[in-house]
Amino acid sequence: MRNKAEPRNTIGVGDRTLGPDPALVGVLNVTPNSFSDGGDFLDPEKAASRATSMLDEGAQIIDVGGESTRPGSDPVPPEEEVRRVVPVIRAILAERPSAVISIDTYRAATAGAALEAGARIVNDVTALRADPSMIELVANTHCPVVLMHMLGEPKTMQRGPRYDDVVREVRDFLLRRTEHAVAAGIEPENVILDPGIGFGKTAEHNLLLLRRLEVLVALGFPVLIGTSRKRFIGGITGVEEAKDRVFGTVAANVIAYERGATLFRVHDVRANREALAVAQAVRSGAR
Ligand code: HH2
Repeated sequence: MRNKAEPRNTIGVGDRTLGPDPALVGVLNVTPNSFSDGGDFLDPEKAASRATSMLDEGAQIIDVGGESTRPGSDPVPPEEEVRRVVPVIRAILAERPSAVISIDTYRAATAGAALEAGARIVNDVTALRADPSMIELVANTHCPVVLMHMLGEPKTMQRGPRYDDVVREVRDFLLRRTEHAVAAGIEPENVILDPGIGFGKTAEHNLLLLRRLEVLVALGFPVLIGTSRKRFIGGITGVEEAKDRVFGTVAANVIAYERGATLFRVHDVRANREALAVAQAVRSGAR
């Protein structure tokens, strides 16, 4: 689809360019049940203050979500999702008018309300499959969009996920979804790809996707990776408490950077920023 010799690792948001330096996407879950920070940021003021500290720590994007997609979780009513995220987006922008906010949703109504409130990127964990109106919304607003791979749906996705070749299947899926998005009028420059670590994948699947991330990078679009605090990190390190999985997360992200990822969706911004700054300095040989 693109020139395979030249993977693209920048994304334009308004007059800003993110990448090729590693760009951190700070996670802000406005939910009672997210797996690592559920209930912490339901209050818009608390959420905005969490966002400003992540921006101060070096996040380039704040990813606001109003529904947990943790394994086994149920969907929330759409009005409730809008009611959670819109006041938070407004509160963040009141504090930091130039903040780049992405909205983590698969519903066009929520994405539309969030974009209206000032969000500038759509992060759709279903790669525009769940809501038929989403593709048109993204095409018409010309905003960057994250297309993520997920096998099944959150309620059931971790019940024995199976692939013949996980890397090839995720790659083929992302390529198909990109082609579909571009055919519907979404600019290729606005496409960001994400293998969907932990979404219908065993620990082994996650590790294979990280090990062979170059296969996805070679599709020619910026790659976002979301390893932060996830269960497979706990499985490897023995750290039960999700909030304590920062060291393992950092290792996974540095490796993903080495293999070509550009955007890193994280809860612990400072630790990941410092580690990625060192990785970047090693790569470029300069500070
Ligand atoms: N992971 C989660 C949610 N959204 N979006 C993208 N693009 N990539 C990811 O890997 C990703 C995502 C899950 O993490 P979290 O938001 O911390 O938890 P929860 O879904 O329980 O709110």
